[in-house]
Amino acid sequence: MIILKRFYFRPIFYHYRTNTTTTTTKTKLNTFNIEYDPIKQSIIYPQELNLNNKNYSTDSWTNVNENILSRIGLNLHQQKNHPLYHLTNRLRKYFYQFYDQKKLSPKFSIIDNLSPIVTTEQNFDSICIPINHVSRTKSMNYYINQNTLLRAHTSAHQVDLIRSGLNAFLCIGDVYRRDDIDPTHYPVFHQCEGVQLFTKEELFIGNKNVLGDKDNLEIFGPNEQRDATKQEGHTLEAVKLVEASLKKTITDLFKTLLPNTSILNSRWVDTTFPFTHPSWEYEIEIDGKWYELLGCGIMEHRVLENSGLNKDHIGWAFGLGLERIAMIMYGIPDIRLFWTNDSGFLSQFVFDDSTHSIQYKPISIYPQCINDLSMWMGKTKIDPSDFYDLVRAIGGDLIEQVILIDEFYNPKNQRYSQTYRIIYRSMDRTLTKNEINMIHKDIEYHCKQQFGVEIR
Ligand code: FA5
Ligand code: MG
Repeated sequence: MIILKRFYFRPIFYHYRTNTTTTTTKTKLNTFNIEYDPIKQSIIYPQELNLNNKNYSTDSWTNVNENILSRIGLNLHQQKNHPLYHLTNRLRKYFYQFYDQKKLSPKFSIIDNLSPIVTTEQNFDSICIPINHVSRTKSMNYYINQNTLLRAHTSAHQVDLIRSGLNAFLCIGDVYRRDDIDPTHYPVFHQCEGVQLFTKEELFIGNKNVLGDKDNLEIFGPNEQRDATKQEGHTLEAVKLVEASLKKTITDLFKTLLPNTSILNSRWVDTTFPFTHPSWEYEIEIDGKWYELLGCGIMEHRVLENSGLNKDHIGWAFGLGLERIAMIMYGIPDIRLFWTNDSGFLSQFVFDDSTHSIQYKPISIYPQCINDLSMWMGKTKIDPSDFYDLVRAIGGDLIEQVILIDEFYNPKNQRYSQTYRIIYRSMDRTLTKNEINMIHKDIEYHCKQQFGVEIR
């Protein structure tokens, strides 16, 4: 391979075609006919919003915006090779190891495609969030109308999923909150809800080795009072067994996801949720700072009653934030990066085995410049790695990525065609179009010289 040096600018006289584009965001403006009235300084909503092919009337509660609505359906956790996709696969893998010997199937069902548009009944009432609770306010949620909102947590689906007959499941999806904006908070993020219910038999027989052969153990007792350790009605032994199952499931999960957690400190912090009691947050310490990864607890029995169950089950539930965990797993410094289309970010996560562990390398803050190069060659194709070497020799560190995006054979003239996408980006400045075009022309020139190709 010839070592190429770029000492001087060579004028280029032949015809050329380049496609120069910069990255765009996924946000489509004004898809939903939401307008801004600069005089009244307020947002004007159409009478109806069409979301997921359904019309929703708007009212004085409507406070969604174009940017937020444009995230519906993007489902980052389902986009192949996205970091949240890998994390979802790892959650799937971990929970599929629990096997139901009686049903001969995995214990946990995994639901990851429920619409984020839910009713206030689902998001709040079904899980016992009081009518005047602060988490219902307009300033904390994105309402479509008074009765409909973008779910603020995946807990909104607990009752529907239990009603449908499931007794152990994960529910994964995008959630929406009018929250702080900082490197770890974003108005759209992803949660994974986990729920496991136990009957008396499952709870006590499964723990015979711990409890001995006591067959008088019960989940519910007649005179049980609510206190810091348990709900009214629950026996302490049932609650302690469910708590042990919950905490073991979660600590073992994080041992697999973050194998270094054994050297990090972790802790359970007492907290309160309207839908669990007792409740905890799980936190881990990194560089002296504590990070909350999830909230969890023993499900309020009233939630199980809302799901149509009688006094024959007790269960745990947790809700974890996918971004928080992926940021720690891969060393991603800012939550906004999950939404980027920047291939400098996305290409770092292209691998088939989701358990593959990588550390994210910061991409440049300067914009990418994308140019394609198409060429005709003879009966033998160029080996892409020869082309990559040539591009790197000419473009040096300004080349972020080179991808073969198209290749075909034309039997008529017995020639191969290849198209490469070259992504230029500097680590320390914004490149000008002119500068990129010069390098690009140089690459074309040397391609012709070295491979005898015809630039298309
Ligand atoms: C909840 O959402 C509860 N529904 C969790 C739960 C489920 C508790 C079942 C008990 C039983 P919380 O608001 O703390 O709780 O959010 C849970 C997790 O989501 C947090 O621990 C954090 O990891 C993540 N999270 C919360 N807000 C944001 C945000 N704005 N951006 C990114 N991640 C967030
Ligand atoms: Mg919390």
